[in-house]
Amino acid sequence: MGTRQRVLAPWAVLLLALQVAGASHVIHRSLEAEAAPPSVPASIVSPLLRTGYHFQPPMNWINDPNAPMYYKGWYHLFYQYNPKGAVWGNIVWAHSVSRDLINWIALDPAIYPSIPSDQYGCWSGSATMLKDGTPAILYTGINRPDINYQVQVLAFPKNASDPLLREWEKPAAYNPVATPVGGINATQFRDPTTAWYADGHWRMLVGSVRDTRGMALVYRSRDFRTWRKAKHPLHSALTGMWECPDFFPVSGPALEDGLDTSDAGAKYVLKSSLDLTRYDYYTIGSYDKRKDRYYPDNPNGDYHRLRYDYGNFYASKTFYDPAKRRRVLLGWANESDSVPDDKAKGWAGIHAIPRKIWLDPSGKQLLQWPIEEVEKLRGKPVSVGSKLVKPGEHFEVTGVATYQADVEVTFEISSLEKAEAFDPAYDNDAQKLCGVKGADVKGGVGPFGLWVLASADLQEKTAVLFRVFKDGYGKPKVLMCTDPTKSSLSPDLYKPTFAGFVDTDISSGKIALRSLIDRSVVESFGAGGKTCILSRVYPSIAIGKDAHLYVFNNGEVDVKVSSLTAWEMKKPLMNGA
Ligand code: DQQ
Repeated sequence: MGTRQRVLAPWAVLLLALQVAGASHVIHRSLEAEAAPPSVPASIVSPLLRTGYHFQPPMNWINDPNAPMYYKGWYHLFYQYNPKGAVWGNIVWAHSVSRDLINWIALDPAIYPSIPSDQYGCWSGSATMLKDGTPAILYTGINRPDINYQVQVLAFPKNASDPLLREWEKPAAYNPVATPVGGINATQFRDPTTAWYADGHWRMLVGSVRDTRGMALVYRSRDFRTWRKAKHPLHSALTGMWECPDFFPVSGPALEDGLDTSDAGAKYVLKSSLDLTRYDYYTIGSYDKRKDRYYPDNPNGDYHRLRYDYGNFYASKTFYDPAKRRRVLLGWANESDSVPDDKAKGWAGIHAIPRKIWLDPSGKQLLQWPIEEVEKLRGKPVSVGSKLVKPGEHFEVTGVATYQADVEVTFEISSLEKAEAFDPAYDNDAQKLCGVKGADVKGGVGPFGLWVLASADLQEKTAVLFRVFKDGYGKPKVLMCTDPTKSSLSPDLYKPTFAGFVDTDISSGKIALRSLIDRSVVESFGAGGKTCILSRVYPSIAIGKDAHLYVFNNGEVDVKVSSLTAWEMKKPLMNGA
């Protein structure tokens, strides 16, 4: 839910669990005129820290992406938005349109409280293209003022010939289309998916929980108007509440073409956003359409080890883009400063750069890559040829401004012999491992990588790094990590290290990294998109032209940069801001 502004440290999870029992959204009803508290250091609210090419509206709070779709030549993105302030509350669906998913034009909010079923809030939902080419939107309405009582609402365009889909209606004849009857917890029943069609029925999922078992409830319909709950959920696991479920087919290992949600897939992906940890987890598996059941391939899959992003990335949603025959992933990244900072800035929340996603050749995970359109923003480049970085050394990449940049680099390790022994206690906890062995802790093979948004004196720097270990069988184990512990001199900022393991064959010694740097966000893709980490940082010196980029090696073996290119990134049209 949108009230929590930080990606939580494990210590906070317990506290959160207690809050979740009450499932409360704090509603801030009138925030229009809140002034910056005098204690906020000027740098945190610096307009130079506002992102340049990541999606955001000119002001106020945003969270989940909703109902992304392609319609009559336009991409549509709706999102959870507070028109009255920079904290969660008063939620409506703001609406932007784009020709390329990078340049955005803001329209008026498309869905806002207007019927009894949604008079206290219009929460997350999804779009489905019906057989006649008309889009339909299913979303969660809040229909009571005292508790967040949740029902599912169906909306259609008022005028389907308008390519901008500016107005939506919610026919009284069949709304709400689903209510929390039959033992469903009314405050934990939300976020309908894109529906898919099979054997004469549409199906959609709604996220829920029973005791501590998170689940994706299945609803079926013949006409898209009357929906009936199936007896069994599509899938469930002992994880707590599933927010924003997403379920879609993929073509098969290494096949980059996406599939429409109703197409038969070689494999299926089920994602849930876990309210308890505030991270997005997915499994890959098979779907039995007769029983409407999903089975993850990996029997341990339900322990949810795979994440789209090992950083600050939540409540994501995919859609099939028929114009480029790809599946695109959109996700929300909240701030990691404080609520007073956000009020002072007047804005909070961004979306990650849209990512194309497809199945890895191993079939065991997805690959993600920034959509190709983002490359249109690339401006002045600088390249570094083959360059050796000896243990303890670093060098600066000069010649371009790097506070808003796209950096692609390939590292080559001279030998894996000195790789540190991997402690199996960290097998499922890359983040903890990185917390213990961050950028400044000398290693064997690594840590090596980039220092981004770094000050000239290196007092401030965010490290994006790799570190290679050897497991009990002598097999390399690669850790990718974003270490923001030195990212800012500002006190009281939340600076969590984020990390994931990278399932890559490093026997050639090579590993690639791409980082999209955008003033207060660092979004990184390791090994061609096997492991991704988005992190929010708020430098106090390394701002604008005072931000530098370095390559560093803090290990015991040489690391060669075989190629590196950094591009300055231009600012796209961003909702008129
Ligand atoms: N955000 C929405 C909910 C969803 C949550 C409310 C996830 O529908 O479960 O703003 O961030």
